[in-house]
This record gives sequence, structure tokens and C-alpha cells, in this order.
Amino acid sequence: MTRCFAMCKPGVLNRRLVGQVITRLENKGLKLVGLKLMNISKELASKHYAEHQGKPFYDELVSYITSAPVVAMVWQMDNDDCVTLVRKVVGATKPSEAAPGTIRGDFCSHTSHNIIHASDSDASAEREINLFFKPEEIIDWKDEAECWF
Ligand code: 3AN
Repeated sequence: MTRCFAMCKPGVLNRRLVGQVITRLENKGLKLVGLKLMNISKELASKHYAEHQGKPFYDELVSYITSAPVVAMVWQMDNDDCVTLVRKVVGATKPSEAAPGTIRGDFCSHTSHNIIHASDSDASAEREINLFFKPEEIIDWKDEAECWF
């Protein structure tokens, strides 16, 4: 079993796109096991984006991610590489390089507002899931449709 943390960034609620983002990940066969609407504190943002501290876009990134509620998600695959699948559906970091048909390819134009975050490795996924979710907030339900995915 593998998992990936993903998060609809501020603004996606305003644009009423949460359902479409979730639908695209569900259509791929990914299993939603954690979901919540939340505000991110500066402290949580600095932990989440620790690897970007010191980069020119860091301050803007933290200020943006803490500016309005986000939708935090945990996705799971019982027999495949969840991080790779989620990132394929999400698309490249720069919207100008994200392929049409991906979430970033279809719904955004600026790297700083690229609509969704997704973990980039199994290690990041574990770290980020633990930052955003308590163990009891993740529900690993039995997948009756597993044979399709
Ligand atoms: P990804 O989110 O695709 O894993 P990262 O980890 O390199 O990409 O970057 C984290 C976030 O920082 C991106 N989602 C984006 O919002 C922001 N970011 C990355 N590079 C830039 C940049 N050159 N200018 C502005 N924002 C950036």
C-alpha cells in the first residue's frame, strides 16, 4: 500500500474547482482515505515548505498558502505507486509545462498559484501526511472495485 498527500491550494474553493480536482484523481482509480478543509498556520507552512526556505519565492509561497482555507487530502493505492500516479494527474510544477489533461495543465497559468500540491516521493508523502493528519483522520476503507485499478 502506498499513499500521497495532496492539497488544493487557496483560491480553489473560490473557483469552485474542488469537485473537479477530486474527480480527476478518483477517475484514475486513486482511493481517497483522508479529506479535510483547514486553515494552515505560518508554523505548519514553514514545516511543510522547509526545503524551499531561502529560495526567492519562499515568503510569497508561505504567505499565499496561509491566506485562505485549503483542502487537504490523503490518496492511497493498494497495489501501485500512489505518488507517481497522483503526480501524473497533477502535472508539471510550471503550468506552462503541464500537459493539457492534467490538473495544472487545465486549471492554472502561474507557477506561484499552481492550484494543487502533491508529495514528490514516498518519504515526503509520509512526512506531509503526518504533518497534516492525525492517524484517526485517515480511514482505509475496503475497496470493492480494486480489480479495476
Ligand atoms: P511541486 O509542487 O510540483 O512539487 P516544488 O516542490 O518545486 O514543486 O515547489 C513547491 C511550490 O512552490 C510549487 N507548487 C509552487 O507553488 C511554488 N514554486 C516552485 N517554484 C516556483 C517558482 N519558480 N516561482 C514561484 N513559485 C514557485
